[in-house]
Amino acid sequence: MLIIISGASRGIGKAIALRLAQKKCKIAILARNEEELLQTQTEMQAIGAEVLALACDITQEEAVKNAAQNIITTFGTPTILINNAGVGKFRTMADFSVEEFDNMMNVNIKGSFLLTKYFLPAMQQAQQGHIIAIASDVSKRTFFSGSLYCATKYAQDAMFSALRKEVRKDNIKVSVVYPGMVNTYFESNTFVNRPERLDADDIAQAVEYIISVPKNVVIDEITIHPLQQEY
Ligand code: NJP
Repeated sequence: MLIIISGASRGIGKAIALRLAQKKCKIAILARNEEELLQTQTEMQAIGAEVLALACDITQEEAVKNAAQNIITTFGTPTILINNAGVGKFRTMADFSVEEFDNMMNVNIKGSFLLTKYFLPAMQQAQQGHIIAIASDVSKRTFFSGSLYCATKYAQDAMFSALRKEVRKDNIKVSVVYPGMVNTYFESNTFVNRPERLDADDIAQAVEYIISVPKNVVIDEITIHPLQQEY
């Protein structure tokens, strides 16, 4: 089994990486911050996983293409791709800069498109695979100051829901996870260490469940909220 996880340098991606490392399989992890990524790699190796850590900006096509080639050459056919990397900025519309718009669109939509584009052909050739997107509960609702973030997460949800229909014939599963509020470094620490929020490992547990079901079963969607979150 070969698992690829984007955004594994911290937060939800790192929690998924550490939980799936317990399967002692091959895992490739991607993010831009090399130091944090190598720290994740060290922790995963201590658990027993075989890990390839690649610094990669998923908004850059050449970087993603090279990373995919490198991972497939090193580890073989990809089994599971987890599109987790994402950014969120929360402001009223007129206060957003164009750079913030571009960055959110590029990471949340283009980045998960590029990773999927470059891993999908190998999965199709093998006639097996599983693509998972960490979207958001705001893929299905909106909130004050969330106009652009919600737009990216609605789009990500639509992209992967449509993909599910395309790749079913190739025995490839597509699952979308919709987390509520999670204690991570998302939006510069705003959310960290708030007891009413989910732990990143709560999302990792859901991913572990999604990949554990029998071959003929697909979990299309899973929504997870902290009990006390109002939405
Ligand atoms: O965020 P954070 P989360 N190229 O900031 C990476 C969704 N979500 O774990 O590049 C490659 O701790 C970044 O690495 P680095 C959310 O939308 C969250 O909370 O080194 N990687 C880091 O590893 C997102 O899709 C909440 O900076 C890039 C990771 O992404 C996912 O959960 C609620 C990158 C972000 O880690 C993980 O977010 C919800 C790039 N260009 C959905 N840019 C929540 N936290 O409450 C960033 O509904 N990364």
